[in-house]
Amino acid sequence: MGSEPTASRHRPLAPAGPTGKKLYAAYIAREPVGNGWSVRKCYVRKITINLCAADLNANGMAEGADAQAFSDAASTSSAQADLNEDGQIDTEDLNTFVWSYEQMNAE
Ligand SMILES: [Ca+2]
Ligand SMILES: [Ca+2]
Repeated sequence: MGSEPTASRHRPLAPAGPTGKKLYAAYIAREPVGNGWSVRKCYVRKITINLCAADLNANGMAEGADAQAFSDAASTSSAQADLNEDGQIDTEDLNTFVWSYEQMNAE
């Protein structure tokens, strides 16, 4: 039986930086007005995501502080160390961290 994902599994949005990418989500929705609904309106929201798994502190760089954060998270079984988001913290997450770290620091 699977378990429901918890809010702690969700990472905070990263600030814009070298690894940050901005997405613009557009959607059409109505607003409640009195006893009815408004006309349809188009909304656009800017979403910034962090594409570097090794940048745990979301500062745009993969560095020693991230390695320490990953180590700390893994040793306490924190969901922050579950980089592949499969619900387990194992060598796959370590491999993901190392690969991402190397990619971020490759010249
Ligand atoms: Ca970092
Ligand atoms: Ca995992």
